[in-house]
Amino acid sequence: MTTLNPPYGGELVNLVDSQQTDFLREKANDLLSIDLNLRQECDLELLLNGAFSPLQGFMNHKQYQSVLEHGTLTDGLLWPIPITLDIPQKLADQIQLEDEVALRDREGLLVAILTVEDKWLADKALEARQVYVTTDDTHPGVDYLFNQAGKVYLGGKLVGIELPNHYDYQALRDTPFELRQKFHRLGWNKVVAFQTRNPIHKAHQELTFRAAKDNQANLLIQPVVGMTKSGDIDHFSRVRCYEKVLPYFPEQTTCLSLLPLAMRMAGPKEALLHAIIRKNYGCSHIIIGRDHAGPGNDSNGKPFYGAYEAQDLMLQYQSTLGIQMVPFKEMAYVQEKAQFMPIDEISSNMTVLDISGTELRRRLKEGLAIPDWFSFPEVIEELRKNRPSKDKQGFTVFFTGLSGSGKSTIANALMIKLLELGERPVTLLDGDIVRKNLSSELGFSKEHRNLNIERIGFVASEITKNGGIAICAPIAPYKITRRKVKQMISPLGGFIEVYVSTSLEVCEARDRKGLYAKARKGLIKEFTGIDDPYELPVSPDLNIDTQEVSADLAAQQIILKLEQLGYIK
Ligand code: PPS
Repeated sequence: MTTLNPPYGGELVNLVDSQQTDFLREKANDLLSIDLNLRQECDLELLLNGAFSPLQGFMNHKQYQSVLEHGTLTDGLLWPIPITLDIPQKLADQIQLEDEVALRDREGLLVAILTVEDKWLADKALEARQVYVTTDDTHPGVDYLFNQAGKVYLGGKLVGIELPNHYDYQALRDTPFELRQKFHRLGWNKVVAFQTRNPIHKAHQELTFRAAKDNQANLLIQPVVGMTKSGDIDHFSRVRCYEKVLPYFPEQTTCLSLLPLAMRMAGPKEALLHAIIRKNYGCSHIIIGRDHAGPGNDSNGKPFYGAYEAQDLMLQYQSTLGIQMVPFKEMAYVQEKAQFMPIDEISSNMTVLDISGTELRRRLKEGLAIPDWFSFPEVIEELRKNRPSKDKQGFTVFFTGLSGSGKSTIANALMIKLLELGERPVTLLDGDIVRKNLSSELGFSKEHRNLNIERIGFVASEITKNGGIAICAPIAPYKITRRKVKQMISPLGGFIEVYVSTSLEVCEARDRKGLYAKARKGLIKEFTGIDDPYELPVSPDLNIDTQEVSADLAAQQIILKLEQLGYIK
């Protein structure tokens, strides 16, 4: 297939060996399996389908080091972000070099076989500094690296059995080969890619029109549907939006295709990776706008990257990458012209209208009008469905505190008050109830406690997602696990952390279950507050000391907080 836009590194990789499917499946039955998480599954898909060409598998140790130290693969080819397979130490201990391991998706289906070439301890601090330019774990990429990724990386070549299965939007999913074939068939030599993780409003329409027109190119709208930033609008709603705005684009020169990428929110470095991917998909140009792949603000409230830092880096490397950047300044609506324009083209005597992301969310929440100049009616309708007002959303009240602090009593009182209101179904996941019904086999080691809290978080997230109220009342002594649960639930609805701060002395003096006495005598080990730590919550939504307030009053305080936050009317 001739093309004006050769793949990155010269060769489009396809790692799926469809000739040997049955043989490989049988072989995999005897191999150790690794169950991939969503991020790893996305990476694997882009490795197998060639979007990460010329990579032939997860990076080995030398490639990893080379990417971190020089920003290139070992052969000198520019590569901005390591593509590695992280696993926990325990699993790594069972794997030897040269072993083959079966990689399975979240349903347990076999996707590929990895031949382990290298196994090493990740240098996470260096990786964070080199890729994200920060070790602040409010950065989602750093958070994954430090708090979720396994300690050990496996590298080696892959043989794909089949691409991960997607039940959704199959007609909109293309491999790089398929998209290239399509471009070839249509005679599209020049294609400008638009990367997005948000719904398309009129500013984006104007920007993409301009990019295509100025470069006499066709337009590929290629939204990310793998993993984006927590809190983003889910991809189902977004794809419905994209499909609805497509008729507003010229049919002959526009194409919509979904990209199963797991974004790292690595800003400038990620822009380079996006460019490589789009080159592999056959594009000649890529739009880089303001704050491309930006992760938001750091723990001091400052942006992690400069607004146009990604453009600066792309400018430096676009010729090396072999794909041209179409840079854009922020777009703003000019009333006199009745159109969006890049801010650097707007003269000071013109009237600029603006609706920020926060203002849009406020208007959606309050059911207020959103003007036609800002977006398409179909998109707004979809967003209104997606973001019901807070009093219609589900939420989780997550109590944490020492044993005997009064969590269960307040949780029960709160449950009764919420049932009285009768607006939503209420589920109480009390520490003891969960331990009996959900986690009966678990003890109180750090690992088991974390597992217990993650299970509670999972159930609460499902309840919240479906519009119910989950009241959780475990000890939840560890900060990281509490944060993980918050991250799991917040994108789906409300999350209110209540720290029941009754002191150890008071809890111990009460000793309702006689457990503190036993713990002091050493009859119970790993007892929170005695010989196991309780890490204080940093910024709970409410702090309640039951020595000072009754359970009834505490529950009432929570009701008032929920009212203030808008979750109950
Ligand atoms: S955790 O850490 O969040 O998983 O603990 P949790 O599931 O909430 O604990 C539930 C109850 O178990 C009793 N118990 C202990 N707590 C702490 N440490 C040790 N070693 C322990 N062994 C038993 C304790 O009574 C907890 O109940 P509450 O309601 O908090 O008093």
